[in-house]
Amino acid sequence: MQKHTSGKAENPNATTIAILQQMADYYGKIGDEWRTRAYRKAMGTLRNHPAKVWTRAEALALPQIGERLATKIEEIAYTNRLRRLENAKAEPSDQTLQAFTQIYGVGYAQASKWVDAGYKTVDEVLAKAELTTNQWIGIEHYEDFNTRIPRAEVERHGAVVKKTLHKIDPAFEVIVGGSYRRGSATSGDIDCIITRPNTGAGRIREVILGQLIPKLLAQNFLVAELAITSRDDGSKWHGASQLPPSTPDATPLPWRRIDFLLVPSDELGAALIYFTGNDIFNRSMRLLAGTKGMRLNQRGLYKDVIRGKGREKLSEGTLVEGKDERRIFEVLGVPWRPPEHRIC
Ligand code: DCP
Ligand code: MG
Ligand code: MN
Repeated sequence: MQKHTSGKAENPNATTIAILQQMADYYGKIGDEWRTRAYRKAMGTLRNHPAKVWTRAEALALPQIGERLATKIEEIAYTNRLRRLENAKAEPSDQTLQAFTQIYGVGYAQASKWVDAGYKTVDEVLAKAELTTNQWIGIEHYEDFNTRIPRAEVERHGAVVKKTLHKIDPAFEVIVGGSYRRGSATSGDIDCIITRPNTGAGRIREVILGQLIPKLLAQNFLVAELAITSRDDGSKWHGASQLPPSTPDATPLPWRRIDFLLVPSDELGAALIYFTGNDIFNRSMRLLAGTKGMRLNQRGLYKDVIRGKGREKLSEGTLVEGKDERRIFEVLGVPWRPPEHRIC
């Protein structure tokens, strides 16, 4: 999406960008989304800048770079390193923070509270902190949820969902999205996009929440219900699933994180784009839509969106396309990218 007129190696800010990237990865890992975003924006600016940025003042003069980042850019330019990054890698409290944010459902804020309370390990949190049910499950299955799922196992989980749902109503469709649809050899979780031709959100919700989930719980495939989010951006059910052991006395297989994304037929194309990702690809598609006076979200592509000075939306715009994934690329003027190539 971004035009790269020169190869990466020729970018005068390549070293700076590489180090900022590591810092962004670190903030991503500890769940600090605000800083992750700030780093990404600054990296985007540097990527498009034709000359090496040496000083804090030069950096500050560029868009999307604030004071703290400008100081870091100067440090990297002159020393080829960033002390903050080296500290982050070595600092025990940062490592603890990272360990805590890897608990399902625990974000930066909760993890920081536990660090401030003096807890050093996940076991210590389990023993001493007051936990919600989900946090308890997250810790109980810490290893499970942090272990990547082999592709073949993702397929087997998808097949159980499909088979059970088809017994209820064969017209339903289950598409495994996320990293699996992008062709990854392993996935962090199983993202099941569930839809039905010519069917709205209400009916789909009824069948999935009212029939499918109770059935899958009863057959011990679903082992935990973690959360349901339903805003105007659709319904998403979070839980955990487990395949039966190959023989009755074999070691139980791990619990896996599974998501059911309930998608009305009218929104399938936009939902496929959103839930296939990756997140950075999604962000660049949305940005691109914005530059063309359009808006893309997981429900559809809209045109004639009116924005104010701060780019805030003044009107929702009119729906151009929601159903057809390929058509959304076409309207945006982006050549079709198969899911395997949607990695930014
Ligand atoms: N997504 C997004 N922005 C986010 C989170 C998710 O656009 N902040 C979209 C893109 C993701 C998809 O939802 O591909 C599924 O989210 P996951 O967190 O399950 O991510 P992946 O499936 O891509 O990776 P993983 O293998 O770690 O599950
Ligand atoms: Mg996923
Ligand atoms: Mn997911």
